[in-house]
Amino acid sequence: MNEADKKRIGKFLSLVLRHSPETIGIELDENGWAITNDLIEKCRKHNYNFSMDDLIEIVDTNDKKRYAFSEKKDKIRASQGHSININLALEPVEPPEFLYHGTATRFIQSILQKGIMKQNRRHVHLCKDKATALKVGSRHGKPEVLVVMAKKMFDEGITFYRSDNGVWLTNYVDVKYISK
Ligand code: HQG
Repeated sequence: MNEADKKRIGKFLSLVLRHSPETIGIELDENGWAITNDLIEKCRKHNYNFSMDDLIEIVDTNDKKRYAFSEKKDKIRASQGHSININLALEPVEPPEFLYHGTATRFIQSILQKGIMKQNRRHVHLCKDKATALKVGSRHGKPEVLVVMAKKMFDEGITFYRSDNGVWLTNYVDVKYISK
């Protein structure tokens, strides 16, 4: 499978597993899992043709490890980034002192007034390092990285989760925990 195919299929998997499984007529369970064989078969019917071996390669080599199999590989899900109402069932964890949020400069003013909101997704997404946050921000335009006082939030009772691929998740970041 060539890189272009992997990328094309990967993007489609993100669409289906994070935002709209109905595109191909599959259902995700309450924790966001799809039945692997069902996914492969229904993707094929929508002109995304790949085998189980191809899918294993896509999952293993994805640059951000965006998808994860269940232990027996009979189920697959996206590790984060969902807009649909599923529960990843992650354990709350204590974050490091600081986490980083990459955004676009045009959103800064609004964020400094209203806080970081999850918008269309299930969580606010935060990174453990500035370099990754910069890349996330550049998806939206001219990037800027905000520093989030994560440990202080945690100490004040706010819950954090870490996805299987190391992205930090929380519900909302109040302005008082953000610095430029
Ligand atoms: C912004 C990718 C104005 C927020 C990434 C962001 C991540 C506000 C945008 C994951 C705001 C939402 C998620 C406010 C937040 N006023 N703008 N009050 N509060 N925003 O794409 O964090 O590569 O939904 O700053 O790596 O960019 O796809 O969230 O710019 O982990 O695997 O509203 O998606 O993962 O944008 O990205 P998004 P995000 P993948």
